[in-house]
Amino acid sequence: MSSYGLGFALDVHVSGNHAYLAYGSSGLEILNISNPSSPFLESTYENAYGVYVSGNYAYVAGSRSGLRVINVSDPSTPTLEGLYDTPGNAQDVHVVGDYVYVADGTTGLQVVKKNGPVTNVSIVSPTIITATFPAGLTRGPYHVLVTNPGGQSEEAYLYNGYYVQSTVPVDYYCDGDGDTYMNSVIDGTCTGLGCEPPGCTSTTGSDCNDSDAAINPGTYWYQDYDEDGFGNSSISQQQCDDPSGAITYVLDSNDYDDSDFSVGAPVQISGAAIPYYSSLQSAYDAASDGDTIQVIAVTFNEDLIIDRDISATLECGYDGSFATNAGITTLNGNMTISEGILNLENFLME
Ligand SMILES: [Ca+2]
Ligand SMILES: [Ca+2]
Ligand SMILES: [Ca+2]
Ligand SMILES: [Ca+2]
Repeated sequence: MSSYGLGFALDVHVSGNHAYLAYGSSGLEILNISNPSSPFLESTYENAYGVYVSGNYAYVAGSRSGLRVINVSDPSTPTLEGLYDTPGNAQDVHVVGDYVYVADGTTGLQVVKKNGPVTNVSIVSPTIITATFPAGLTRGPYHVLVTNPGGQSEEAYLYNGYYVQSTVPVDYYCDGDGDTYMNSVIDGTCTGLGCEPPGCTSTTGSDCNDSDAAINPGTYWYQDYDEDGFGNSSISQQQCDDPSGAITYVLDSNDYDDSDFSVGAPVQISGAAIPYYSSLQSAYDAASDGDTIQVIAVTFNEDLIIDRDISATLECGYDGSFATNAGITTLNGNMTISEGILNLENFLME
């Protein structure tokens, strides 16, 4: 029987010819016990409230300083090889396989995965370190051991807000046309944590045309069977890419007769041909005071409500290309006038 030490020992782990004792704020003591009747102190290290030794490493629960990984391949000169600052106060530690289990005070159990070393560490600015990550690690804030850079202590660097950035370039995708869909092709490439420009992401987008806000995966394309540039509102496909093949698709949906090339949209506001309208009501609702609404000589099956404080003109009877208006436009429905003025030309109600 023998004993050693006069402090307040909290934990112990024996590995080979050495006993590792955790003495709280007094630190870790590594005792040589090759002769158990006369152990002697071989080295010490900082804060240690719990300790577990696996292979060449002592895993030390350092209370507020978190989990430390100490290389003890030479027990006379333990060296810090890594640390993980747990959210609570690390009290004890146990290692199984690739996982380190930490009893972390008020935050309970913390499980930390062991990874390979971070290599090629390079300080590029007062707040940024670049490094090569071991396989399986993604970008993010990590604690990395920097061996005494600039003569300062390792801890000073580790706790001064350094972030580790992968040196692997990241492709990013932006929303160039403001339609809320990110570009489906790469906008640029950058390196580092959060290096993407504001509003861009590092994940592929779905906008097949990022310079036109009208085209995105929510776009409706309308069949234009007669290829007059006006689409059939009742035949559409919702997708980003133009579905035109043997049959043409367009963004317009105002063709009055999609089997007649000479007849396109039936209604337009003079001087503002785009957008076109497919009904008298939709054109009237969009008109301003004094506007002339031009209408081709077809029959509209709708009710028309005139209730705005404007004066407008329905200039009816146009041919399909709005060149001349010698025909008659027919309204097969009711018209109600409650406010404003509507002038009518070449107009018939049935
Ligand atoms: Ca876009
Ligand atoms: Ca777009
Ligand atoms: Ca058409
Ligand atoms: Ca047509």
